[in-house]
Amino acid sequence: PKTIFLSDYQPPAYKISHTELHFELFDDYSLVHARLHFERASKGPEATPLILNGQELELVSLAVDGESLGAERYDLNDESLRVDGLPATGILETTARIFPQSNDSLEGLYRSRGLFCTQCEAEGFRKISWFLDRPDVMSTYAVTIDADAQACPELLSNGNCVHRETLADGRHRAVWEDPHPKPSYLFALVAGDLARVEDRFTTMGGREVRLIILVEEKDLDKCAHAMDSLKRSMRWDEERFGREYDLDVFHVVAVDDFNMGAMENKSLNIFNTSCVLAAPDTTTDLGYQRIESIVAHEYFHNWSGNRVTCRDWFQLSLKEGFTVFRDAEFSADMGSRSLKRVEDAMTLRTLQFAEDAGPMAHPVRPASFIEISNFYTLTVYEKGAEVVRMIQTLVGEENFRRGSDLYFERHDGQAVTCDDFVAAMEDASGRDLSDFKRWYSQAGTPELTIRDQWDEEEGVYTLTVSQETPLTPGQAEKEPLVIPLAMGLLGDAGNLRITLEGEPENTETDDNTHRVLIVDQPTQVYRFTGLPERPTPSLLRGFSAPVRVDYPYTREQLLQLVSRDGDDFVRWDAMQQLMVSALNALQAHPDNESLDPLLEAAVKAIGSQSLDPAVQADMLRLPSETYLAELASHGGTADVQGIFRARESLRRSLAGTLHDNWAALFEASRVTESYAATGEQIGARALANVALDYLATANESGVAAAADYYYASDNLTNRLVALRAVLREGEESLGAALLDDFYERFGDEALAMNHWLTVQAEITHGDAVTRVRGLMNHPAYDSRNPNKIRALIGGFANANVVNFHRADGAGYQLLGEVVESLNAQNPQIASRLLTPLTRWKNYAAGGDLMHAELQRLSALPSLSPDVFEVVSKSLA
Ligand code: BAL
Ligand code: ZN
Repeated sequence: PKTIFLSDYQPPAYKISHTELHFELFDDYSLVHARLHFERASKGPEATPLILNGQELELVSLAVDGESLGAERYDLNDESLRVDGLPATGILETTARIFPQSNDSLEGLYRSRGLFCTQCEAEGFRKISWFLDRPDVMSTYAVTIDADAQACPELLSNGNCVHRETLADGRHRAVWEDPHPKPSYLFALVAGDLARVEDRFTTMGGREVRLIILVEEKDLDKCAHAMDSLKRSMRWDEERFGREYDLDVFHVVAVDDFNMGAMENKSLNIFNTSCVLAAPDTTTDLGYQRIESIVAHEYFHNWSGNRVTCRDWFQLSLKEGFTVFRDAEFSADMGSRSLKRVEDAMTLRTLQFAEDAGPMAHPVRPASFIEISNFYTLTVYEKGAEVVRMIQTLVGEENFRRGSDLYFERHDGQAVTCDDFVAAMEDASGRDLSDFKRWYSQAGTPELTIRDQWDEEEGVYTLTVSQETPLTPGQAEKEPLVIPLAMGLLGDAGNLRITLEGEPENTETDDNTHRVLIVDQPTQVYRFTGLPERPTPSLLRGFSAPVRVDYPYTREQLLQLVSRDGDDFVRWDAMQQLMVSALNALQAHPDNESLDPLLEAAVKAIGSQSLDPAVQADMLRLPSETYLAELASHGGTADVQGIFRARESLRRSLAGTLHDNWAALFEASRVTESYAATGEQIGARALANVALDYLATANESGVAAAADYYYASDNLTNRLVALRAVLREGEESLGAALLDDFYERFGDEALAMNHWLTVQAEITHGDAVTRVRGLMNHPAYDSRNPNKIRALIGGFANANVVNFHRADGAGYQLLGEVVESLNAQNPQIASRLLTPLTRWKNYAAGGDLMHAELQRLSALPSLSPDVFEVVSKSLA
C-alpha cells in the first residue's frame, strides 16, 4: 500500500459540476447509471486524462456525450478508470454492476437486514460509481431510484423528492434533487421497508422543515428522544452560532449494521441504531446523553462540514474538531457544563493521551496516511475539538463567534483547510495565531512541569512553568506550543485574589480569582504578589488545554482542592490524584494503611452540597484500569496485575471503612420516581449507583441488595450497575441467574443484548477467554455486525485488562484471530479493534507476546491497507 502525503496535494484536473445517478436495485445485484457533467480545470492541458476512482465495480457501459468508447480510449483497473482524449466539457456516462447484498465492508452501497443503505465517507462512493471521489470535487446531484415497491416502499436520497412514479413489474421510482453542491462522501441512498416518525421545525427565517426519523416498525416507540434532541439542536445552532437549516426536509435513518456512530449525509443522516434509538429498558443514561450529542453533532455538520467542507482528508479535523466542539458546547448548555468537561477530560486523558504516546500518534492535521479510515481518531476528533476550544479561550467568546460567522460567510460552498479556519479567527479577532497553529501539525501530549516558591516576607508566590512535548514517530523535534493555562490560587478561606506582577489586574473577566496564563516558551516564570498566605495552586482549570501537568501536590493540598476549590474540574482532578497516589502506594506496599487523606476527601465529596451530583459520582469512582495503565506507561511500563490488585484492595478499603456513608448516600440519592432521562435523575442515579457498588463490595447483604435492585429496576442503567456488581462480588449462581433473567427479558432487543455481551466480556474471574469464545457462538452474537463485535471483542480487549493481558497470551491470540477473520470482511473494524495490541511497548510482562501476535498478523497474505498500516506502524 502507498503512503499519501499532504505536501503532494494537487487541485483536481476536472470539475464535475452536476451528477445524475440512476439506481436499479435488485435482490442479487444493482445497476448504477451515472452521467457526470465534467469540465476540465481551466489550466489543464488538453491531453489531461480524467482519472476516476472506482473499486469493486463491473463495467457495463461507458460513453462520452452519447458515444460509446472503444477500448483504446480508456484504461480500467481495480482502483480507477482512466479516460483519454476528452473534450473540455461534456458528459461522461458509465453503468456499473455492483453487489450490495454481499458487501460486508459496510462501505459504499450495502444491505443491512434487507435495507439498502450507503456509507460513503471517506472513500466509499468509489464502490458505487466511478467518480472523482475526493472532497474538493463538489457537485449537485439528481438521483433516480428504482426498486421493488413492496420490499422497498421507502426510496430516499439527499435533497428534495421531485418525482415519484409506479413502474411495471411491481416496481416504483423516486427522483431526488439536492441543490447544494456537495462532495461525494456526503451522498446517501436508502431503500427499504421502514416506519416513520414525523415532526416539524420552523427555522428562525420562517422555513417549515419536515423532520422524519425512519426505523424498523418495532422501534417506532424509541424515536422520541432523538427527535427532541434534533429540534433542540436546530434551535441551539441558530441561537449560539446563527446557523439555520437550508432545506425543507431532514431525514434520520437508523440501521443496525454500521461502522461508525452516524453519518452527516446532506439531509439524509444515517445512524447506527445504537446512536438513535432510546428506551429506558434498552438504553443507559450515558446512552441517552450520547444520542443527544450525536444527533446534534450530525445536524451541526450541515454547516461545519457540508456547507463548508474539507479540501482534502488531511483536513478532517476542520470539520470534526469544530463539530465536536460545537456538540460539546450544546451538551454543556443542555445539561451540566462541569460534568461535560470532566467527562471529556477523562476521555482525553485515558484514550487520546495513549494514542498520542503510541505508534499511531499523529497531529490533529496528519501529514501522511496510508488509509484515511485509520485517522477517524480521538486525536482528530477530541484533541481537534480542544484545539478549537483553546482558540476560543485565546480570542474570547465574542471574537470566536465573529470568527465563526466570518468563516461560514467566506467559505460557504467551498472545500477549505484548517488554515482557512484559523485565518477567519485571526481576521475577526485581530490576534495572531501563527504560533498557536503548531497544535495542528505537532503530535504528542505536551507536559507542563510546574514548580513553585513562596516568599513569606514579601507575600510573593512564584510559579515556574516549563513545557516539553515528547517525541513521536516521524517527528524528531518539537517546538513550544501556545498553551492557555487557566488557574487560581486557593487559600484557607477560598480562592485568593490574583495579582500578576508586570501585568494590569485581570481585565479579561470580573473574576479576580481566576487567570489564564498564556504559556508559549520552554520555561516561564509567573510572580503573584500581595498574597496573605501561601496558596495552593489550582491548575488547568476547566481542563483548559489537552496537556499533562506535573506539580508535586502534597496529599493535604489535594484534600484542600477537593474540599473547596472554585473549579469543579480541579476538584475532580484532585480526587483522582489522591486515588492514584493511594493506588501507587498500595502497589508498592500492599499492606499500606495510609489512606487517611483519601478517606477524608471521599467523605468531603460524599457530603458536598456544591458539586453537580454526576460530577460527585465521577469523583467517587475509582480511576479505570485503562487510565491507570496509561499513567503507569508514561515514562515506564504498566503492571496490569498489580494495578488490578491495588484497585481491588482500595475498592474494599473504601467500601468497608465508609460503609455507613455509602448506605446514607444510597438512601439519600436513589430515584424513586419512574424513569426519565433528565439531568436531575441522571445525576441522582449516578450517585446512588456508585454507593450501591461500594455497598455490594462491602459485604453479602450489599450483594443481596444489588440483586434486589436489579429485579426492582425500571431502567437499564440501574440494572447494569447491579448486574456488574453481582457478577463481580456475588456467588456465581446468583450472577448466572441475573444474566439469564436479562436474556429472557431482552433477548429480542439487539441494543440491550450488546450490553449483555459486554458485561460478560468484562468478568475478571474464571477463564474469560473461554467465556468470550463461547459467546462468539451464541445466537446473540453476530460476527458481521460491528456493534456486536465492539460489544464482545472490544469489551474484552479494552475493559477486561487483566484477562486480555493473561500471562499465556491467550487474550492476545483471541484478538488476533478476530482481526484476521475481519481483515477481508470489514477492514475498518478490523484495524480499529487492533488498538490495544499496538500498545505492546507499555507492558513489560506481555509485551513480547503482543509483539509476536502483531508479527503473525503482519505476515498474513492480503492484508487490507487498514490493517497493514496499523500493524506495520506498531512494529516499526
Ligand atoms: N463524519 C463521520 C461521522 C461523524 O463524525 O459525524
Ligand atoms: Zn463528525
